[in-house]
Amino acid sequence: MAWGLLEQGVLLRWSLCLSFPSLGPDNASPSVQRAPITRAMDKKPFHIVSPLLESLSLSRAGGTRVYIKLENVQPAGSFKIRGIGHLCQEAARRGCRGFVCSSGGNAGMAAAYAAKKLGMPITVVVPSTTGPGTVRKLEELGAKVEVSGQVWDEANRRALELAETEGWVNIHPFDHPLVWQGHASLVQELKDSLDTKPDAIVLAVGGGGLLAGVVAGLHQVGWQDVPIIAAETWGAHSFHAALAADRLVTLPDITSVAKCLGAKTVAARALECAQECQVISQVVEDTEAVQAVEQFLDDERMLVQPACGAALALLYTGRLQRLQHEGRLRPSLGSVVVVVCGGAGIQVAQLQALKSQLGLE
Ligand code: PLV
Repeated sequence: MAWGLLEQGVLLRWSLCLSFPSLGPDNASPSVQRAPITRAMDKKPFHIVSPLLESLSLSRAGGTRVYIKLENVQPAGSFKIRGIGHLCQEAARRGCRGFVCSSGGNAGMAAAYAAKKLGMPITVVVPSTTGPGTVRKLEELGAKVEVSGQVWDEANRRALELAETEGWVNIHPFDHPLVWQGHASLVQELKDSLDTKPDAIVLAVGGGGLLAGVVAGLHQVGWQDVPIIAAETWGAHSFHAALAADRLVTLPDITSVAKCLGAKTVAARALECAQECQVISQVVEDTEAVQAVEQFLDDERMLVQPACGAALALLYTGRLQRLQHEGRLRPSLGSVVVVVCGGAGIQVAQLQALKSQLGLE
């Protein structure tokens, strides 16, 4: 592959380009040898335009018209393919020779899916809390899987090490401008299909990549006055803690069952987003997130991870109305969009196991 022919300095420059895109690929030396452009490296994105449906049950629960943006039907099972797919395509276009991605599961699924499309080798590093079902799915997509550490942050350290020693491009699950740019497409789709802008967007926050992408999208379509309601679970509430302290906070551990929300520290960009837009942080209990998963399965016949349940729980538990009563949202809302972020790492048996773990039976 072209990579082997490149000089060390150029290699370093390229990996820096990917880490710090302000250096930009197109500012790179024109003598850089590029990998042959395959069709998958072309600009056609890997994600689909996801359905936007009105949910009667969530509208009833939220007391307003609620639209669900169904990111759970994306390739690889979540919104992650938007940004991760974009980052992988860009990295491949610039001639990298392999990817490494640390993940709670879904970013890895998206990266493995993109790598397969691009014909690129990938190693996904997951913490031991990522279930065997997800590991199997990653392997089925052709990824090499390494289990390292107990939480995502530890897996991430290993991924950074591999990127350095093996010369692979690190596909960060949430903290990269190209990831945010890819996620921003979600807002453009909302703009294309809604007659009027929503009065709020509800989404889950892990490391803050989805939040950063939605804020980028709101800027792009001129909707920066739309409030965002950011959901987390206690025990994975690194964004809530950072907002309260007005600086990045590292949680001592991830104790929530919503492991995919479990970055102990959010991206710095997540905090900046709260300065640029109205971001209302809300934290739910694990029990509320898991009950929301089950309720959503009953109501909409779709099974999502507790990470997504956290966002749904805001509606099922009446938090929306509470925010209205508190004056943090307008007293009368036209419509609200919930990003159904999805998640591939859940089966009925696992939902059952979570319920008994949390004493919900
Ligand atoms: N999950 C990341 C980080 O995990 C991952 O590696 O898959 N909803 C779902 C279903 C998710 O999988 C994630 C992130 C989020 C929401 C939160 O997205 P973020 O990190 O962009 O805020 C540790």
